[in-house]
Amino acid sequence: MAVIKIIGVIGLGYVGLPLAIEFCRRGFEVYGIDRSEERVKLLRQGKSYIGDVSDADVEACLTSGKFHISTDYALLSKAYAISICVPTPLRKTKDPDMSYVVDAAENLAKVLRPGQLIILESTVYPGATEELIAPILEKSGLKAGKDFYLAFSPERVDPGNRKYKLTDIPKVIGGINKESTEKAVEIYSQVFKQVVPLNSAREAEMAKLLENTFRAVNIGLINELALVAHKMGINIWNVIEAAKTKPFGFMAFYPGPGLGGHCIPIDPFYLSWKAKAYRADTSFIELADKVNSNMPVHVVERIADLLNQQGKPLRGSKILLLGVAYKQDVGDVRESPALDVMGLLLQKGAEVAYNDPYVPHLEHLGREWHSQKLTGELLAAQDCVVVLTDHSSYDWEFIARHANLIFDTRNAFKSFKSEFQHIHLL
Ligand code: SAJ
Repeated sequence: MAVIKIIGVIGLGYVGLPLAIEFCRRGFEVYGIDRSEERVKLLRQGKSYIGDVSDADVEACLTSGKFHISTDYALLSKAYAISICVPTPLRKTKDPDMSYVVDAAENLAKVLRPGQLIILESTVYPGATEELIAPILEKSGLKAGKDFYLAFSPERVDPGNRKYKLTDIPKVIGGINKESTEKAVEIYSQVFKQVVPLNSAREAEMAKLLENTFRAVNIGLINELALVAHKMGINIWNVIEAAKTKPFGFMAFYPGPGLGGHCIPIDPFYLSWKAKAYRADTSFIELADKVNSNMPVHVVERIADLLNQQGKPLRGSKILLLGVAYKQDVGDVRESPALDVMGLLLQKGAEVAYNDPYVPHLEHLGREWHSQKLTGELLAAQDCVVVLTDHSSYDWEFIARHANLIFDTRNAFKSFKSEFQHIHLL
């Protein structure tokens, strides 16, 4: 009778909870630890607060009797392997905020047992696993790589992505030594269809940062080219479609109102921060950030220009924003450029409202905002309607027929824009 291996997951958010559920589904006994009493209570009631995990998913794991949720790290002393899935945001100064990871490691060090495997999933700077996490865990008196094992395996969860399930996405793994890599491969290959062992934790940390810096820089490039094309009177959206016909050596990125989310605007700064310690230059990261951060300003300038053509000042104009989430078909507003656009428009005295089917209400700029019901009357009453997030559920034809003036930052009307002269593109 094979011994049922016990897994610990620290941090039951959009990364940790799906991971815990997947281990449960495969018969592992799982101890999920979160510092939020509220989250622990909800999960114990069989309720999920993560879009990609249903209440039924949680219920099934609870019913199996193999899913234990707590705030108490002591339960982790029973685990064979423990994954750390806590946030790694940026501070206001754009420096890494490692406080959540350090807190998790400090608590884990108090209960660490010989032979345990620790896998860090949170996005960190290259070297963090070896230089920061290992010494904290060694406060247990155990030696990393010898008495316990330690690896880094970047989370690749893409919230709302229906095409790729968590376990379909290849899982990169790099241990602080060979044994750590082997142990992490052995346990993760029982959950993920493909695991990709690397030579070190640093390689795995860097792979994650390359993936997301690649996106941030390419989004910055296409945003810059969008501004150039606009000045030249060229439709950048048609240009991208044309470039896409090249079957190799090109990958389409699209202009937008800016760079949102909790990954892409953040992760590159974990790399650039560490690079400074090596006096290495990361000008692409800084330049992309400069371009991407300026997009909300450009959006508001374009709105002002369009209203100006109708003899309307921005001040006092009624403006309806369609979509405040950071990207299509999600309800997450973290780092959403729509929030910057809202603030800039308000500063200039515009009357701003929003509709977003995924964001019923919003705390922003010290006040409560509510998504307005999207009616013909509301659209017709606007001096300008601005598409910031092209949720699939929008009826673009309805919007086009009722709005007087539209500024579209997502080419949302691509299927019939030519019919409508009042739609203007980023
Ligand atoms: N964006 C553009 N133009 C583009 C692509 C994105 O303006 O061509 C904007 C989006 O509107 C959004 C921001 O960039 O505001 C980030 O968009 P994203 O598509 O990169 O989505 P994220 O932030 O959810 O990124 C996640 C990442 N997943 C992980 O870190 C595990 C990223 O690596 C994925 O590639 C991405 O999902 C994805 O492909 O959906």
